[in-house]
Amino acid sequence: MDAVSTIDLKPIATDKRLAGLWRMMTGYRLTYLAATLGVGLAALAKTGTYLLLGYFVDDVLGQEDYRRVFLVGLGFIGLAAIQGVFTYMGGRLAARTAEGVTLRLRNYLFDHIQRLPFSFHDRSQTGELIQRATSDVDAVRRFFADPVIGVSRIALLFSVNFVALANLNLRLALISTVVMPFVVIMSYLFFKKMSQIYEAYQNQEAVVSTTLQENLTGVRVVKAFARQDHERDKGRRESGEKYRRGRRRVGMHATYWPLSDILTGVQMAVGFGVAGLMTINGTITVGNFLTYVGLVIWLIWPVRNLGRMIVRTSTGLISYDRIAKLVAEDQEPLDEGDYLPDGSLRGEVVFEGVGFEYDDGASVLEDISFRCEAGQAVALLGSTGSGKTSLVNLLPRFYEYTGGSLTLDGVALNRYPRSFLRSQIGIVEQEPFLFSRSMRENISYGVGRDVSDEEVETAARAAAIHETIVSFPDGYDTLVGEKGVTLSGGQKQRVAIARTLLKDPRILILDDSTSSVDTETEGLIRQALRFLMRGRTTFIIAHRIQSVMDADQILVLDKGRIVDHGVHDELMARDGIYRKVYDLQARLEVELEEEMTSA
Ligand code: M5T
Ligand code: MG
Repeated sequence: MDAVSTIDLKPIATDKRLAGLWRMMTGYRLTYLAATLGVGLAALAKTGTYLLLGYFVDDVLGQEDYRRVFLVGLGFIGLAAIQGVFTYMGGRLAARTAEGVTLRLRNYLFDHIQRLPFSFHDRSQTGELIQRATSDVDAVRRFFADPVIGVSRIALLFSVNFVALANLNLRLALISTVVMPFVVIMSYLFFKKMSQIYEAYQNQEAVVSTTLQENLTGVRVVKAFARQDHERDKGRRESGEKYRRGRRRVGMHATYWPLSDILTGVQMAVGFGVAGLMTINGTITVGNFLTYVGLVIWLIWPVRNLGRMIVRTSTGLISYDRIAKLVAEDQEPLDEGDYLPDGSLRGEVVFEGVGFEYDDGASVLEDISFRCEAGQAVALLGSTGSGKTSLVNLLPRFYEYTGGSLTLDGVALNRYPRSFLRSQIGIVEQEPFLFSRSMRENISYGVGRDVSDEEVETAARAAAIHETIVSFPDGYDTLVGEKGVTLSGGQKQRVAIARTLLKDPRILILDDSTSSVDTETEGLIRQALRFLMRGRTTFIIAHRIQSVMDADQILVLDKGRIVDHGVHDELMARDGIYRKVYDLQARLEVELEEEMTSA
């Protein structure tokens, strides 16, 4: 496999179509030219064969000149060889370049999609994105493999054959191309219609793949609610729609072919008739007639092939447009920012009247103000949906705050490059995601340097997951996920904690990271964390008071606002939400204990 050069494809978002396609061909233009020359030469060799045939019949046949017969024979063989060799070469070059261009496009999209901001992913469907990166890219590949070269080939064939025909007899040449304008008009209409139909088809294919993808991801929910029938019907409905649109597509083909066949058939009949008469009354020779027949059939061929080219062009262009639309989405500028500290962060965070809303415009955080000294632990407590996750997501700049001021070590947060912030901030997500890789790879993910097995193990111990990992037959090499072991919610959380600890961030964010572990394990993790939290700013989101009561400050959130703020004792002294939650949890625990001892 050749190494594929990479180029920035971003400009295709704003380029005109042709310019964009031309840009995509960067580095392959010469190869394309060679491929076109190859197929062009092969086509010319075939034209040559018919000319030679005419010469053979008129001037060689019937004269007992065996040397010439032999030479003409050699000529036929030579032309056939040229045709074979150049068809092969042209085909290979065309395929190689089409594959190269698409590989580059696919790589670009893969990279591009994962650099798009959260706000983009919030409003797009995975199935649709997958389709753009696969099926649409494939349509573009077919376009590059065939029509791009085919167009010049047809133009070449047409002009050369026409000149050859005109040379034979101008009137005959004109008669033989009289249907061409009709074919062109018909093809244009077909192209227009086909583009529409294909676009509708492609949109529906995206719906089908989204449906499938969602069903696979949510298969547990589907089963748990016994909704298989409902989902099956939904799937059938969407697939049925795709089938109908697909039929319309095939129907278009089915109309185009016979129409173009009839046109070209009439063309040939008229042409052959006229040529036949001309031969009989001696205007042209028998050799001319044979050459004529060969050339006309050879001239009609590209016309017949036009249908396929039109389909591939219209589908290729529609898919190209869909891809360009995706490319137009702005990537998250990772390295943009005018302030880059020399070393690492200290970790002083100051919120002043910070407000935030998601793209949909509903206010999620309002007037958030607090100050967190470097190395402090801040706990966030609040009912579900109160904005805790949204608040901590502002720190790595997953989203941009929309009001107030937010500073880190005294510098506005949005002056730091995102890549720097993310290298300094470790976040254990509320619903951590693990890759289908080994335990070791999952834990050392994103550290950005080689890590020793000891380091991985230390992190795992701190996250209270080491024992679990070594209990698997393959230990740290055990595969996680679809082809490996399925971890419980709590185990996943702990692997995610280990992963973040190993990263050794200056600011540590634990978003409800111990919600799925039992109280005992939580205690273990808390102990380990207490040691690890030392010296780094930590944000802890938790629902259990026990996990937050030691924090240097506790923020109580409600509906996006801070409704209470202080240390445990202060909050307990006030008769607010905190106290209520504490009492409730304490009572529950006592009841639980009583129940267990009485049982
Ligand atoms: C706060 C909305 C959500 C809720 C509010 C993550 C996210 C949230 N929201 C969006 O509109 N888009 C999003 O991508 O924001 O949500 P939160 O910050 O996730 O709340 P929380 O972390 O305090 O809740 P919980 O359940 O994790 O304790 O209205 O609809
Ligand atoms: Mg949350």
